[in-house]
Amino acid sequence: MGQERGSAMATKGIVLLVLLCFTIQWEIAQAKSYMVGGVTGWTFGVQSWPKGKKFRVGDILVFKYLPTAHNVVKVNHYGYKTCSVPKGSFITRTGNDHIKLRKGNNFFLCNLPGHCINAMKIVVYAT
Ligand SMILES: [Cu+2]
Repeated sequence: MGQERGSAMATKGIVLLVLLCFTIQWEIAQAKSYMVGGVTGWTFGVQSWPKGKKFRVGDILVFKYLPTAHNVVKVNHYGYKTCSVPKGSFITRTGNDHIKLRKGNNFFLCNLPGHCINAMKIVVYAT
């Protein structure tokens, strides 16, 4: 009798442990979505938006804007610094763009004339 109770408790323990592992894994797998720029969205002055936020690889950046007014270009460090777009850069302009973060720095800008130099660019570091 006592032995049976013991093994039942051990089984319960194992089940709990397995559940715990699944929960932890599930939380790791959950990528977060971020609305770039918050309520104002992807617009001028958005450059400071990533400050103080922690991003992870696989998180999604959502760029919301009027498609006739802006676009989103994924650039490299040089492009970000100089507001230029390297040949072959990924450009999207749906007004509701979902972009997955890669490890390290992710650089984005709007390449409509005068937009990037008016702080319409961001760098997001993902760990
Ligand atoms: Cu723009």
